[in-house]
Amino acid sequence: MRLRWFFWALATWMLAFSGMVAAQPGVAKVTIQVRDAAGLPLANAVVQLDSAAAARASRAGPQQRIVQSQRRFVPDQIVVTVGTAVNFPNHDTVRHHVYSFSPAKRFELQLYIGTPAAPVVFDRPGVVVLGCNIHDEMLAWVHVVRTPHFGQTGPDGQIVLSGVPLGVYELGVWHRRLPEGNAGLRQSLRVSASTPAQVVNLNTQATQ
Ligand SMILES: [Cu+2]
Repeated sequence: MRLRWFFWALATWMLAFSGMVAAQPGVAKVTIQVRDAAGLPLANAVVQLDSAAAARASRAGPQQRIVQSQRRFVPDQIVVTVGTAVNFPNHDTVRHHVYSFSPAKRFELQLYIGTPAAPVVFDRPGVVVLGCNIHDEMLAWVHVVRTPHFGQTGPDGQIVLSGVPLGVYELGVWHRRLPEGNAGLRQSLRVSASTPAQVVNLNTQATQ
């Protein structure tokens, strides 16, 4: 009798446990390793996983900022989701004139000091290259994505995207050392519970 109770309890526990596991939506971790033309790890590569479902799940992120400090953009690269607003406070005593001619977002903030009244909303996916009309050497990139599954590679050239629902995606990898206008690499990727790490080689040019 006691043994039967034990097995009943065990069976109940196992059922409950398997139910807990099944209740977790099918998600996976995806590891992407990006290398440059010489086969070396490529830091600051932008990695994204696109699909129709991912686009539907994409939401505007909290407002971000790119500061102008000592005639540089800080940070000089961000990745945001469509609809995210970015402010461009000028911490220098010289005036800057921030602009972009990129198709994904054309705008300009006329010569100013301090924080512009309105942030810029990035409303289309793509790469937006920023410059300053006064200081040619000032450059920054806003990479706009329409997916919750994105990130930038670390110094080891690697990024781990976790919580990715299983399914078929288009893997996108881009780096600012690619020639301007080059959208980077796009390839199909099926994300399963056992997707192996993806190694991607980008044909980048001169260092920057
Ligand atoms: Cu400037």
